[in-house]
Amino acid sequence: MDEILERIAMCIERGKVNAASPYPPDLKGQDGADELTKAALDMEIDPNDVLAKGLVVGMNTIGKKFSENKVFVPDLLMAAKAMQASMAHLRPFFESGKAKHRGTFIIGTVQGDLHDIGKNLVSMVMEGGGWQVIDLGVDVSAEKFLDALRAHPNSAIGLSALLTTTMVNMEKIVTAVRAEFPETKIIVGGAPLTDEFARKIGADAYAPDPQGALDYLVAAVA
Ligand code: B1M
Repeated sequence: MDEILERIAMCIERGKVNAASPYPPDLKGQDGADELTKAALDMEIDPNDVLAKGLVVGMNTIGKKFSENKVFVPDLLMAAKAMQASMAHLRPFFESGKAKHRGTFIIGTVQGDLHDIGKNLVSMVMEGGGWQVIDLGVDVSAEKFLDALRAHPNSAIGLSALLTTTMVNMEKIVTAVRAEFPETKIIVGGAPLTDEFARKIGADAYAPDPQGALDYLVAAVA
């Protein structure tokens, strides 16, 4: 069992989607995350183990390498593509309740801001890390975050901003969330942000990259 889960983790990390994928060249013709995840589930390996010992391990490894500047955005995107291929097989088990998410994470790029590339990477790493992700998209108002929290009250939230003119909108969202859901963990990120800014607006954490967001939440809910 461990061998197939290790191979799934390796395929996620290397961005090997399926047998037909020519990328990465040294794995050409070999099964990828798609076939191996299906095979693991056909072998009746617990879907929670496929997630925790396959997908999470692979995404954590690539996420850490990205934080250390050892790999770059395209590598993370390929890993996310492989992860999505695995998730397609795992999703029915989550929907039926046979597999459990670590928690729910609501994410959006804040009001006035349309940049979503970084936010999408955070969504993918969080999903690969075992979280149910509710992605509200871009230009998200405080009211939209509140509506999502009302529907999923025990969620953590993540706010992304790329503009100095929109990072100020984060404070409005944090204030509105704190007023109605004081216990909610709030993570903020995006190129112009700093730790100091996050503390000033009352967020729980500033994450410089997707892995930072995942590591913070895993530690916060442990
Ligand atoms: Co815009 N833009 N842009 N832009 N754009 C920047 C951000 C800018 C720095 C370019 C520049 O002037 N040098 C500048 C901002 C200046 C400032 O505010 N200080 C800028 C500007 C001014 C603008 C417009 C105002 C331009 C105009 O129209 N005059 C306009 C604004 C539109 C709006 O949002 N209302 C605009 C528009 C656009 C495009 C639509 C053309 C496009 C966005 C496409 C899209 O996202 N779908 C775009 C792009 C692509 C950029 C640059 C070139 C790249 C941004 C990016 O995707 N980086 C950018 C310049 C640059 O960075 N070189 C620029 C890659 C991405 C992986 O990194 O988003 O930082 P990033 O995410 C990182 C981390 O920050 C972190 O994780 C990610 C991976 O490490 N992270 C989080 C992000 N969110 C997180 C949340 C977390 C945790 C970590 O927890 C919740």
